[in-house]
Amino acid sequence: MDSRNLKSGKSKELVSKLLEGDRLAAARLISIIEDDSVESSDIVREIFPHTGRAYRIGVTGPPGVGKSTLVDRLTVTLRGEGVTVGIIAVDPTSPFSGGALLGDRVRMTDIGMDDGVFIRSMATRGNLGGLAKTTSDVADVFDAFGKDVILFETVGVGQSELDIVEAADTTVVVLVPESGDSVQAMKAGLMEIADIFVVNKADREGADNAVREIEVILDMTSDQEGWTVPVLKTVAHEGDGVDALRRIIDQHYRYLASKEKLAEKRRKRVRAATVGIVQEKLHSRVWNDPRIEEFLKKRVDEITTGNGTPHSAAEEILHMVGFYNHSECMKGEQ
Ligand SMILES: Nc1nc2c(ncn2[C@@H]2O[C@H](COP(=O)(O)OP(=O)(O)O)[C@@H](O)[C@H]2O)c(=O)[nH]1
Ligand SMILES: [Mg+2]
Repeated sequence: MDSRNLKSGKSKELVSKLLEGDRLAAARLISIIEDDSVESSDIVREIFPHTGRAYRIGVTGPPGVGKSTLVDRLTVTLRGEGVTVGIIAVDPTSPFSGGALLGDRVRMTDIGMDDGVFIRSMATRGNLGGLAKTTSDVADVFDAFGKDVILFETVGVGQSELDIVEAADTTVVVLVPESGDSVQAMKAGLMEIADIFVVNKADREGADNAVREIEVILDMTSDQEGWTVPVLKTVAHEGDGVDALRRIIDQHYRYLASKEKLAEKRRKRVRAATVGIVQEKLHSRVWNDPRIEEFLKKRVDEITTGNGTPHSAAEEILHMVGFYNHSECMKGEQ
């Protein structure tokens, strides 16, 4: 109990330092959140009242299309306007890429040296559901820290990666001119989530064809009321088209704001966070109880030899962890 209080005091102290703009406190808080310790829910609770100001932009697409390069250039553009930026790079497909990604980015421009930029490559421990939550918690740290814009870079190869993008206000999907890419993107569900499309590596052959292909597919699949998903060409490593992308992102922001859609997105995020916390608490209440594993082992044997059903065993487990206590109380009162 004492050590718990000590820890919670420490989190409070770190959070107040964060709010004063202390970079080390920000880094420390993010590490605690990534470690998924008990402290992390204290931190997120403390931070929440100071969030809701940052604009969140997701950049997603297959590996190698130039997402990091684009994020880098976009950051340079934003910094030129005096906008501060937090970058969260997530690559669930490759457990080894985190450090390398960060290295590449810092080598290319010097945004890594800029006080107005905070970059974090996310470790890929745990499942993707957990990663989505951690990503959004880290974004909250950046938000409370005062970053104006948060850029998420994620590899969009499957449905679970797309959950990470749900944390964004504007989602940019990046593809390259290679034929077949747009069909793959459609299969991966990227068409539905894109607010803006970018065909990067437009210095390669086939960029105009790729743009047309994407526009045709978008005509069939996209149904965002009042917003026609634009398809831009960029050459990210040269910085070509990045200013145009910046302007389109701003247009999308104004579109969202004028249609009350920004508030709707925030409501969705708050709802998802609440549901997530309930699920997490229920889950840990059951599976952190040492009696359950033992009970389960015994019951599984019994059920497979014809005694009982998974349903009855599940009911027993819920009884054991007190899931029905409250309703039994109510019954007793009647
Ligand atoms: N030819 C060409 N290469 C690019 C362009 N943008 C990025 N690259 C290169 O493509 C490679 C992968 O880029 P990266 O940003 O790491 O891709 P990510 O995996 O999507 O983050 C790097 O070698 C970049 O220098 C572009 O517009 N044209
Ligand atoms: Mg990358």
